[in-house]
Amino acid sequence: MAEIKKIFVNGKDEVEFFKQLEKRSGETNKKVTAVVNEIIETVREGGDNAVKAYTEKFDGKLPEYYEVPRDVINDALTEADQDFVDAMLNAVANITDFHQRQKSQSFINAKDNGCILGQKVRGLNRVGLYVPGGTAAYPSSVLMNAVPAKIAGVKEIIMVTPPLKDGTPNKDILVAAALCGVDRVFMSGGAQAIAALAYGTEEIPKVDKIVGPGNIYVATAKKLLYGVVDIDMVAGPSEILVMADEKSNPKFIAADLMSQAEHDKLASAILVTTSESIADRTIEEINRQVQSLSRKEIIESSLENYGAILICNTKDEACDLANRFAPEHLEVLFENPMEYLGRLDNAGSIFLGQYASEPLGDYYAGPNHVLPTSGTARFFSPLSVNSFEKRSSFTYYTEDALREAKDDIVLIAEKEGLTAHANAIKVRF
Ligand code: HSO
Ligand code: ZN
Repeated sequence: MAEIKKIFVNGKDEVEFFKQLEKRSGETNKKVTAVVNEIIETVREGGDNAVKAYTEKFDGKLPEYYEVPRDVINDALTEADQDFVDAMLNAVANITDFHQRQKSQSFINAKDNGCILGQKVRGLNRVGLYVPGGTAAYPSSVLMNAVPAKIAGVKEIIMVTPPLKDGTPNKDILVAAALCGVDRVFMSGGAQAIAALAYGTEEIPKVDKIVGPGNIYVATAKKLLYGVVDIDMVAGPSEILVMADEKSNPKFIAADLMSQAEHDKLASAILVTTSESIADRTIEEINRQVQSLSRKEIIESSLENYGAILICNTKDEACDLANRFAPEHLEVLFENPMEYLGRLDNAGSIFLGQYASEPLGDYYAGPNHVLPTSGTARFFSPLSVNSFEKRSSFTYYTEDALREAKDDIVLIAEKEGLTAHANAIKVRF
């Protein structure tokens, strides 16, 4: 039985529940930070030898290759199940179509007085993509990271990923890498792989930005190295908040809540509904459907600890709750869902209507599935083409225009006590 709690929204009980949830975010701890700091320093000094030594220490043995040869990547694609490849290609097409629209434009403003001002946008030169090992090695995440990077114009994508238990690469990950133009793949995981990407080793090239999810060691390494390199975000456990009214289908609600709950015991799945009868029927559906799901144990645990059904009085109240929680995924299963879009300010990705089930977004529709978690959708945005772009501004001035601006600039510079600044303008006249 999945014990999911029912909470009647009253300004107190739901606040208590949200507080409880905050505790689950996988914050870094001192012990992990100390270990990761040492790994970073050792890799910085020892390069590939240090990376390999850590791999041996943590994984028990060295993988089949350090860098996966190009023909092994190509063979993974040619030998893959054609239906899987076709499905992935359809996903790539949708993701590409969506993300192409995000590309920023450079601009140039040539003014009447002869001055030229502008902003130039380019892709980052080289990006590192971390793909975790184990059951969280998702080919779909390779697409969600690599496709926008390519569209932004990133010149080189370096993937790092730990080997399978037998020391070989995960073939499905190689298929995804081949399909979206990942340039090189190294079989190395953990904090040591992050350090290698940040500083560069003899073999692993130094990158400008590291993206991709990982365990607490990987997340801590990314946090510690932020500044040496850019990072995407430090993702917490997954969340879904479903808003439903008396007309919504409890079968769909239950299925969608569990689709996120299965990710992780720390995942959080919440239903906010105006109908107590829908709440009760959803609980019945959860208990029926969970029996046949392979990750039953994870689902039951996350629903019990971090799941809830909140019963509120009005749809307006439901929208307020969603905005307060700022979920990673927000499903609006109300009748006429589009009417609520304008009301919803804080959510990573919003799914509208009975047929926009959350896994549609995880794999296929086009929007990115790398999303802000733990309430950070209040100020963070989904991974996008912009995440892989950088901007430079540029300024060209004429003598006449500078003469006209001269007194203002000198005045401000002198106010700041920066006479060399003022001088740089004055000497020109
Ligand atoms: N829902 C996850 C992404 C994912 N789901 C990958 C399945 N595969 C991100 O929140
Ligand atoms: Zn998912």
